[in-house]
Amino acid sequence: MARAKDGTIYYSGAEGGWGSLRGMALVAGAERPGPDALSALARLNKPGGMMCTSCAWTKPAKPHMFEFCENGAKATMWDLTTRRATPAFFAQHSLTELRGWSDYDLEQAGRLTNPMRYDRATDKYVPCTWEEAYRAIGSKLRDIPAKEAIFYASGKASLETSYAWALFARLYGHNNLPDSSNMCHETTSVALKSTIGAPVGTCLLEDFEHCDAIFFFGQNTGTNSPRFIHTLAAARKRGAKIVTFNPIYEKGLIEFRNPQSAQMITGGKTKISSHYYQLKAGSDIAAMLGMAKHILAEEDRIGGVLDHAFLAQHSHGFEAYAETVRATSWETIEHETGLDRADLIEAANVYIQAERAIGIWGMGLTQHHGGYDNVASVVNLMLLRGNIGRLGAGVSPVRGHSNVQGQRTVGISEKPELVPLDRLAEQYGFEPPTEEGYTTVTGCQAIVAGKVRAFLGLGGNFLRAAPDHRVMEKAWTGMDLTVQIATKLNRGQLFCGETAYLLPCLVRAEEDIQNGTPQVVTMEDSLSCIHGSIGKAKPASPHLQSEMAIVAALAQATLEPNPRVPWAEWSTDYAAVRDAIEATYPDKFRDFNQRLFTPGGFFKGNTARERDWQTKSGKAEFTVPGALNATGFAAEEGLYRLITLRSNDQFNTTVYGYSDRLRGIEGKRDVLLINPTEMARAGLREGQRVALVGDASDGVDRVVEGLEVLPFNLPEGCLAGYYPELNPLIALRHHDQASHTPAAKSVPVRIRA
Ligand SMILES: Nc1nc2c(c(=O)[nH]1)N[C@H]1C(S)=C(S)[C@@H](COP(=O)(O)OP(=O)(O)OC[C@H]3O[C@@H](n4cnc5c(=O)[nH]c(N)nc54)[C@H](O)[C@@H]3O)O[C@H]1N2
Ligand SMILES: Nc1nc2c(c(=O)[nH]1)N[C@H]1C(S)=C(S)[C@@H](COP(=O)(O)OP(=O)(O)OC[C@H]3O[C@@H](n4cnc5c(=O)[nH]c(N)nc54)[C@H](O)[C@@H]3O)O[C@H]1N2
Ligand SMILES: [Mo]
Repeated sequence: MARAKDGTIYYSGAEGGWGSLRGMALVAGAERPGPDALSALARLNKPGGMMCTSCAWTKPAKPHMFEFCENGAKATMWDLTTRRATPAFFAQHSLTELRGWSDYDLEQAGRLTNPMRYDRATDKYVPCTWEEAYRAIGSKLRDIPAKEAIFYASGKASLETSYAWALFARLYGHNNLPDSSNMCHETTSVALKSTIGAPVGTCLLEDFEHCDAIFFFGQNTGTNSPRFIHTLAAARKRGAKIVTFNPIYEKGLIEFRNPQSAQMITGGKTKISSHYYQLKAGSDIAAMLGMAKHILAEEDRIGGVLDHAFLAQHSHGFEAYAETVRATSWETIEHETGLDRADLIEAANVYIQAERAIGIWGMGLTQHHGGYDNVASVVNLMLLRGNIGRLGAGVSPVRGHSNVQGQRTVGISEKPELVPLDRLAEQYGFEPPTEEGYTTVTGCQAIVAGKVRAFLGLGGNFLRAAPDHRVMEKAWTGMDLTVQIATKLNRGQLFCGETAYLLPCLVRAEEDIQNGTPQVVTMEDSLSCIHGSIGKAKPASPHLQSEMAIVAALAQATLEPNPRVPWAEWSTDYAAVRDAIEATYPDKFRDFNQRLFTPGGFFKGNTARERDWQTKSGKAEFTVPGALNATGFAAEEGLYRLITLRSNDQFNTTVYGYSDRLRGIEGKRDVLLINPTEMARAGLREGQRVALVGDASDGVDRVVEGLEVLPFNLPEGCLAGYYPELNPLIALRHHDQASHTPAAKSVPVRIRA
């Protein structure tokens, strides 16, 4: 860590080279971190320290001296800002006025300091006491049928709070527990559950130390999980190949400078991807079919390419799959992907030559109409050579929010069959609801249809992150009750039900002392390892409560007392919640309280990793894709596939700034990226302002105006721009067919000059 002449601090061990050092110094200057920010950074992702709130990438047993990245540091400093959104701030600004502010300006107001109630007469949030808020919310909830309430969770809250949140919902009487995962990796959870019987990735860090090849689909590591780059760079150094499929030439996946080595002085770079294929958005299914076509052809020609023993003993459905592969022509595959047959043969040869291979993906696969088939295609590919359930091999989706995977593990799920309801029934002496709850999409549809009367959000910015903003914002105010448990002001909080509360909570970096004892919270990372985390920073305001305390108080205010659910004890002793989690999930959380600070976390286990396939057939399932492309719409003149992107300077709907450094886009977010050929074909010029118009076959007007045309290296027929600004263009019904994950990576749009 260092301090520049102007007083801004910067991190001198950042990954990604000098560019990110500058980014760090800038954010430190711009965001005015409090005095505890530096020590919080030094404790990040270390056993006994604080687990970063940015991404879900795993925390190694032997951390670097600075085990964090530029974006993790930004997230921490953003949380520990000295700016405050106090009652005085809210007295100055009506919600109508604030709705005219940008996402950036709203969050710049700083940390929320007091519980606030919406006052309709003045159109302002006014301060209230915690007691008043709890009493009012509890009484409203008791007045409505439980099934007309939604309890949303963004993926940050700890395992303890998440367990309590889900239990609160079920004791109250519903499974309406959509999670940010419903907009994210739900596709993965559904597809992996039905193909390999476990809803999460099968790899551990040791697999990355032994693999020969990594196949990388639609995950932007350099920006979204930068610490993972170290793992990839180490694999490359060992000689492993990294084969990337992405419509965008993402710099972070191409090369990497390690500032902690001589590279920083010599200007050297490590190559990350050994092969990079710029395919059309939504064409991964076809690309993987192409690879499989060559693999089967090689099997026919020389033999010994497929793992026959594995296929016979462990897989189901190979013949039907192989038939489809053989029946699909190279012409079709080339047309769909925009790649040459030679490229796919090259990629397939890397796969064939690899003794051990890993498949990786992110939102580039999950956020499509055919997302399920995308993910199942990676599984198909891995099964061909027995690449699941042995050292150095496996499937490894990269999760988003820091505890999003863990929230599902401890019961936040709209699908009752994924939750041990019988055990909950026994443990707490009640009859849990069995009716399937709302996902993000079905929840939004129910809100639009006027069937939802209360929405409680445990973190996040649901209304801004979800599709079809304009439709949703209009419907939102029709609810009786809206409650947001949050750290910062965001646009979602500016739309209020009849009764509305804003409840400010501690961030993970802050100390959480209950009855004089500092509390530990836990999370599960992308590789299913569980870590304890302790905050040490001074809370942003004396009026904040912890998420756990808030959830316990809401439950107490709403539910009939139940002596078996000790809410009061739980809100002051999180170890007692962990004991309860262990009682519900004895296999995954054995000796939970004793293993909190295991270096590298403790692994909750994965059946598919053991080749115990908990699927319908009892074996790993091959899937015949339903369509060759995942877009869900036919190609048509003037109809484009819009990819909605994260910049390097945002965390989901939180916009840190206007620099997308790794893509070379600076100072703006209202852009439409288009390739120069398409630009000419559409008669557009650089810098021109245009509108994008969404698919309107349902009669809803979906338009975003004022986008600046920017030539960019993209495949034919594809456009790109930033999320969440472009979310008004996504129809609610445009989602993955199996999981309902909104299809944000190929949105059908037209350009209006
Ligand atoms: N700094 C930072 N870190 C984050 C986040 C953040 O916003 N900022 N968000 C967190 C969250 S919640 C999540 S889910 C993750 C998201 O991390 P990612 O999974 O990386 O998600 P995206 O940035 O949306 O983009 C994914 C990539 O998919 C590519 N892509 C788009 N369409 C296709 C396609 O059809 N095929 C293929 N092969 N590729 C495609 C895009 O070009 C892009 O490179 O990151 C987490 N970490
Ligand atoms: N078009 C398009 N839409 C997308 C995506 C996309 O790629 N394209 N990505 C989707 C994905 S992957 C996701 S995960 C969702 C994200 O959806 P969400 O998780 O709902 O959104 P975030 O932007 O992460 O939420 C930010 C807010 O959370 C609150 N917050 C931050 N930290 C804490 C905390 O510690 N506790 C509490 N209680 N509150 C906190 C702050 O008030 C902040 O304003 O968006 C989805 N939407
Ligand atoms: Mo996500």
